[in-house]
Parts: sequence; C-alpha cells; structure tokens
Amino acid sequence: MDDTTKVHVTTPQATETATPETAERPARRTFLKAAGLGALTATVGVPFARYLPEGMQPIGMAHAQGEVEGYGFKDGLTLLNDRPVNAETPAHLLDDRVTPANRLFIRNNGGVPFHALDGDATGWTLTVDGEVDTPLELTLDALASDFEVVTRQLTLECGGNGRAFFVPGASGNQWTTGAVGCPEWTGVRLRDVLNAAGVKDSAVYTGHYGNDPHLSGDPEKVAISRGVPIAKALEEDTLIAWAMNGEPLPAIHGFPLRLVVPGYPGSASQKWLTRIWVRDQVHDGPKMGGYSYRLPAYPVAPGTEVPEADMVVMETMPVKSLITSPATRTQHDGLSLDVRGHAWADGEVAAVHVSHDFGQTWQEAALEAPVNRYAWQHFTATVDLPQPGYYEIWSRATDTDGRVQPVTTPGWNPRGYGNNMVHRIAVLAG
Ligand SMILES: Nc1nc2c(c(=O)[nH]1)N[C@H]1C(S)=C(S)[C@@H](COP(=O)(O)O)O[C@H]1N2
Ligand SMILES: [Mo]
Repeated sequence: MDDTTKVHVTTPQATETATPETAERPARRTFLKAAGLGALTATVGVPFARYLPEGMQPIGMAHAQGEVEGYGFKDGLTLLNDRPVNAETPAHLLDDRVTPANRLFIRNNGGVPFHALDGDATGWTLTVDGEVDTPLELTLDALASDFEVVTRQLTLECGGNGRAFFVPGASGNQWTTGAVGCPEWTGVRLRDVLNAAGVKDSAVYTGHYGNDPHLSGDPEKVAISRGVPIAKALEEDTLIAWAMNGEPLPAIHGFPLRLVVPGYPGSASQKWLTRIWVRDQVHDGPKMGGYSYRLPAYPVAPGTEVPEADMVVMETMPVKSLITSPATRTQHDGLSLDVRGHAWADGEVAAVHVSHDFGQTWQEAALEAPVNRYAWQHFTATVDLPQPGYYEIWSRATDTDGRVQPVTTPGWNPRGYGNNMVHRIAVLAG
C-alpha cells in the first residue's frame, strides 16, 4: 500500500568524497514530483478503513509532497508539514530492527542549512564553552582522533509523538505514532568531550546550538536551542554523533554533527551541532521556555489554560511500544496471528503484553534484551483469535520500574507531549 507514496530520488547526501578541495559540490536541489492524490488509491478497497479508531487515518492521506529539498530519499513517510519539514513513519515501515535512514522521521523547527544539503563540512568546528576550565574548539578530525569512538543503537523519539490523540487537540505537528526510530549512531561521548574541557562545579545544564536557519530568515534568530541537566549530559550513552548506520549523517538529520540524547525528548538531540554552552542555570534558549517541551507542574483538566509560570521542562520520555507487523488494516487469513514490534523506555523495558479484545485479557509477548542500553527491544507474540471477524491488537509495555503504558491518553497538557498510550492496530481475520 505504500508503493504510491514511495519516492525514489537521488539525495544530495553527504559522502566521504565531499572533501572540499577534491570533490565537486553535489547539486543543491533535488526536486520531487508530488505524490499527490495517487496516494489515496492505496486505501481504497479496505472495507473497514473508515471505521478505524479516531486518529488511525490511513497513511497517504496527509501526503502532499511538493518540491522539497533534502528528504527525497525517504520511503513512504507521511508529510505533516513542509515548512519546516516534518514527516513521520507509518508503524509497519518501522519494522526493521535498526531503523534505516530512509525510514527515520524528520522533525525540523527551522530550515536545513545549505552546507548540509551540499554535503560540505569545510571548516566545521564544535565549540564547548561556558562553565568549563578550558573552552574548546574542536574540528571533526580532532573529535574523531582525540576521543574514544563509540557505536550505539539509540532510540530517538519526538516529545510530541502521539500528540494527534489528545482531546481537545493540541497545536503543533499532528504526530500519530511515527515520530520515533532507532538507528545506530557513531560518534564520541559528550561526557568525554565535557571532561576534556573540565566541567566546573557551577555547571547545571547544557545549552545546544546548531546552525539551521530560523524560518523568518533573520540570521540573528535561533530556530531551537535546548539543553539537558549536566548529569544527563555526562551519562555514557549521550553521544555527539557524525554517522548513522555507518554513513555520514544525512543532510536533514544534522550533517555533519549532532547530539543523540536517548531517553529524553528528541528536541535535546541538537542537529547541525556547532556549540555546547555549559550553563550555571537551566538553559533559556529558544524553545526551552513558555509552553515548548514543557508540562504542567500539576495534573490539569483537558483544555485548561495553564499559566506559563506553572509549566516545567519535560525531561525523560515514558515507556512505549509499537506494533510494526502486521500493518494496521490488514486482512489476515486464518486465526493465528503473528505480531511483532519494538518497545523502549528511559532505561529498559521489562515486559510487553498484547491484547486482541480491547484490553480485557492480555498475553505476554516474548521480549528481547536491548543490544545496548537505550536501544529499542523487539517483541513477538502469536495471538490465537477466537473466531473470524474484526479485531484490534493492542501492545502495552512495562518498564523495569513497573510503569505501564496507559490504555487511554495520559495527562492532557497544552502542547500534547508525552502520549504513551498503548498502540492499536486493526485486523480483519478469517
Ligand atoms: N538544530 C536543530 N536540531 C534539532 C531540531 C531542529 O529543529 N534543529 N529538532 C529537534 C527535534 S524537536 C527532534 S524530535 C529531533 C528530530 O531528529 P530527526 O529529524 O533526525 O529525526 O531533532 C532535534 N534537533
Ligand atoms: Mo521533537
């Protein structure tokens, strides 16, 4: 069904040949043909599609790609916005154990820098300053040669993933379930770099900067600059990465350098990273304050206008799971259904359960250990359906602290963050 939304375009992706003296600059622009209404035909003929639970719209519906840059290599993603570019991945396209580049969601607050589209990292440096003994300015070569290089599979999820299911709705990209992925990242530990600079006792927080242009075009304005508590920055799984799945970072995912801060909202994982400012207070860059990536300090009734002063920074991400096979709206022969997917948490997932009867009964799925801390974990279950008919399959993860995914949207909040309700797919069996 995703064939019609597939785009096959050569991307101006960075390659190791992009060394400025030798390489020709790749073409700046990659134009796509609009997938357009053709995508809609993919959903016609599914008899029960219109009776899906609210929010489970067929993929392709929101697809309206125009002429765009930098994401032509994406395969079957749903475009939520093209200025800035935001696109999510249908659950069944996240079936890979390691998320390939062409299936990783895109979340941009501003534009994509031209140097990235050109695959040009000439003169790139990372500045580390603020509450450190010795401010550093590191070239990419220095990063790779002066610090231990590590490769980790780390889950990246947008804080707003699941926003579309809140009632009343929240403004922002209407992510359903697909603003998550788990590629393999290569880089160095942020901790090692911070320790090389010498973190002062006064350090409280980091402040991250990239060079993506603000949508206003005003060069003085910063699209987004978030940070994390210094303890999180010093965790061994928080990386400064230059490669994803063994390739240089794709332009749209931060070429040539980005942070990967697993367990925290994706917004902490600054792309096109140029500077880490160690702060003696909670960072106050754009999108740290107000309602951005913030939650009410106390439970509020849906729709409440929460005073800004009562909003607190969202830190860890909640436990969650995703069924990646079968695809929702599948027609299945027979009554024995193989279900599989991934689960993740800020830490580790202890169990995944699946239900075929709207949560009245649950069966435990087989769950694998993560390949490393903060990698998503794979689960499988064979569900024996009692008779032919319409079913929803639900998945529910439990983390090692005993926290369980709720069956309905948890804690309404003004911007719709942190929705970790169970994942549901629809299946017609027999
Ligand atoms: N420089 C920069 N970094 C950024 C962003 C951005 O807009 N600019 N978006 C953040 C948000 S909100 C998320 S969820 C992740 C998304 O990463 P991805 O686009 O590689 O999937 O990047 C984060 N890093
Ligand atoms: Mo995000």
